[in-house]
Amino acid sequence: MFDYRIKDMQHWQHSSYEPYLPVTEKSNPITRDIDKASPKEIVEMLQKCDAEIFERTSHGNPMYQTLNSSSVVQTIVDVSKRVEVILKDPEDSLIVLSGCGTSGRVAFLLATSLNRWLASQHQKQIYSYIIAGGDKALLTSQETPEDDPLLGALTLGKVCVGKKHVLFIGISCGLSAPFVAGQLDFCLRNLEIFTPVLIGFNPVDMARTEPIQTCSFHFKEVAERMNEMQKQAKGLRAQSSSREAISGSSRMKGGSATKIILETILLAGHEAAYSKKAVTFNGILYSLNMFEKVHQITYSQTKELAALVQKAAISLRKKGHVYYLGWQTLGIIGIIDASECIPTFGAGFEDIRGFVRSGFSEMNNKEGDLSSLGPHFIIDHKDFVDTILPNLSDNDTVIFLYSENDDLNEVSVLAKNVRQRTSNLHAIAHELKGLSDPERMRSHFMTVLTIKWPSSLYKHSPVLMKQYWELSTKWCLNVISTGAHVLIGKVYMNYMIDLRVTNSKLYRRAIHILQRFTGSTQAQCETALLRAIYDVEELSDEMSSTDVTQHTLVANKRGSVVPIALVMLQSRRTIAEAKSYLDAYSVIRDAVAACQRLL
Ligand code: F1P
Repeated sequence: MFDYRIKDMQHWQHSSYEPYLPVTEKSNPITRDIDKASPKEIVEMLQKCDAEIFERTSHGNPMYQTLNSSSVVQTIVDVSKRVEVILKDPEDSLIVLSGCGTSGRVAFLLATSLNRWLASQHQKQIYSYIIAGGDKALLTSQETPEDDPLLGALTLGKVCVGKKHVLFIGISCGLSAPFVAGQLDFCLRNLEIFTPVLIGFNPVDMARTEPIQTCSFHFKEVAERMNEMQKQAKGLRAQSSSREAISGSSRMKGGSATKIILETILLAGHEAAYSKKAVTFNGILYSLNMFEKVHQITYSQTKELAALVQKAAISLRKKGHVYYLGWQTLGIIGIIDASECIPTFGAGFEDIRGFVRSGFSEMNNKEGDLSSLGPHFIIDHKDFVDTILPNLSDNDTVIFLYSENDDLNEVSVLAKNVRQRTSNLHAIAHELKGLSDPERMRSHFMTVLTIKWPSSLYKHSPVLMKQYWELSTKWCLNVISTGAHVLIGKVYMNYMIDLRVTNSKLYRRAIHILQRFTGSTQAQCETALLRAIYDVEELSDEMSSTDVTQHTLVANKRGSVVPIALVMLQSRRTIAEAKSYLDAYSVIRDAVAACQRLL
């Protein structure tokens, strides 16, 4: 009853296509040659991949259900009704959204936005978010705590102290994060308080089965228990599936689909509780269709998006930077997109950075101002003006993110300041009614990607409008940062070859990528990876016998371990030689080709 799966392209349904991989780890045929594509082709490929979120046909495979399928829509209806019940009787109740990495960031965005809205309506704030690794993980990648189920359960327990009814929505795109598995297990053992919901993008039979340290269960076992419970209608599980444009990069489709599903659920619950608009099947279907329109409107500007991809790539190639300067939550979307480039592409922290007006006051995160933690946590426009602006040059690309609801005088003043340092200044601007003096705004920027929104889309709801603009900005920035890294050679075919190997999922993904490209055995690939991690030609017994957690802790401090292992495996060269090839070629594919030629 509560089972849904978004299906992907026809190809992956063939059992022969990467049969050993869960859907979220499979490579997407649309982007197979993305590393050889032009900026415009890259945008078109990403547009198609994102359009798959809304595909309607399951290509005759009953295993996979599309976002618009009746069982998926019915699941959303059921969860929305739970939200309505909690909103109508908020005493001793809580809605907790939880996840790791991007999933936790989406949870944070929604929980804080909706709490703000509830406060503005003088209602009790009933949302809470959990992200593995705490608030630090909102801005930086903290993937080690993702492996800790006990920490997940403990954190959930603390958040819910004294509550009598908790709707827990755990998000793990790959049905893989032990942190979330621990929380679901905790809910399942306390069903008198918790109603657990799981959002993920694999069928349950593809959920992760790797044993979890210190636990008697793995993710699949917990997901199956959720299935069982579902039959008794005691809990809810949402599930769908989707292959990413860059294999495994669930920050993209996974993150967007999570945002769409959660917003649909939560906003339907709000409308029912406060506007007496009952949650209905057709109402949910209508909301999902509106998100599809958001996709169409955003991607109708292929040429402009491609130009921004090109600009960002030129900056990165010249060792310049890309800066997103955003207002309100659009600024937060920018910070999130920038921070995800480090673990995904092996990017440097300075390469792409985001800033938001009013910094942590705008973030409104639980742990408050984190700026004392170091440069990764410097996020206010003021900090940009003080620390970055003085050294800004034409090699840097600056992109403003704002809407007509922001203080446009303030936008103009900052734009003028930036213009004194670089003309390479662009904007992504959301307009509803239209600006009173569009030419004046336009004159500040080299290019403005104006996204015009028809008022029919909002049903007069400012909350909905904000969510659409956020999603649209997410799509634009995902395209820009992914496209730029593809163009500078940080992606091999459609694999994130230079990923950081910071938890067990990423460790397994790294080994798979090495197998995929070298044809070597799993054992050979693991040995090469470990040699790169420990930076040695010969592994000691201690290194070989220690556990994956220890490997990932060491890998966290090293750069480019997968490319190094790849070159070593391909060319049978030493670590030192592999490193010098990689230093000589910025494009990983070229480095591998060059050392193969010497064989
Ligand atoms: C969580 C996550 C991703 C991140 C990376 C590591 O994945 O942190 O957000 O991009 O892949 O894992 P999931 O639990 O949502 O599948």
